[in-house]
Amino acid sequence: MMFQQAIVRKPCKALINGLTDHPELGAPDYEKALAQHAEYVKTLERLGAKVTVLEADENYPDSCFVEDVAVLCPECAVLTRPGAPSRAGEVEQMAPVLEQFYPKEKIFSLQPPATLEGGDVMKVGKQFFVGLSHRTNQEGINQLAQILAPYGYTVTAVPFEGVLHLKTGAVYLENGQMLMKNTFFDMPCFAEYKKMVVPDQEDYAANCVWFNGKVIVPAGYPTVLEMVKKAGYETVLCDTSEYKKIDGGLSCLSLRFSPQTENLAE
Ligand code: CIR
Repeated sequence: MMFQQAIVRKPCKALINGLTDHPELGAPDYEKALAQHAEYVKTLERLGAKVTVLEADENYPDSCFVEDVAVLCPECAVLTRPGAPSRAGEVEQMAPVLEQFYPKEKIFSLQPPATLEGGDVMKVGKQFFVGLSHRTNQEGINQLAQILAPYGYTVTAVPFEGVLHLKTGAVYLENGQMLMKNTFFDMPCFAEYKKMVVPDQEDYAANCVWFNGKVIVPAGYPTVLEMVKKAGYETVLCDTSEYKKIDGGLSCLSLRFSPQTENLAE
């Protein structure tokens, strides 16, 4: 599997008012966040993606976290319904962007009372693990399952606590390998996978990103970096310190996908 495309949105100045469960970390520095974002884009480009960079949207402080507003697979796209009310309007902004990559009839939308954020969605081949979180409800998971079933995907709900999204705590690095916080280790749904567990003091780095054979690791987490290297991956570092302050990890900053070629607009 290779990702040909990525979509990102530049952070806006209102980023400093982004939602956070960790106000003790302070507000992000906007200029620094902007520079880190530019590096993130370059990293994806170096790893082979064509990156669509959307302009900042000052109406939505969290709008750089594009991963949450859509679930993309080769065959179709699903616009989500964020569980955070302040983020609901971000979806409308993403809809026309997806039309550049998918025909309209392959773009689906979740309907009320569903809520679902892409940070809760972990794709493992033809299976999707979806976190049942404060942002994603069972109805959201059910609707996603119904939309994806005709394309041969199964959806498994994963109840969890303690972190914002499923992928804040556990990610799939392809090759049967997961990386996770220790609280996810014993989950029966992950029993069949190889698992690396991040130390508590580096738990932010549980959110690494597999991208075209390499693993992007957040800068500043040496134990996790070593662990991922030891598992045989080539690694690339990316600094996301400003996004961490508002609960954002590496994965939330992009939508990574390869639309089926027949989907591509002329
Ligand atoms: C939020 O609370 O919605 C944002 N401040 C952070 C979103 C992070 N998204 C993600 O992990 N996929």
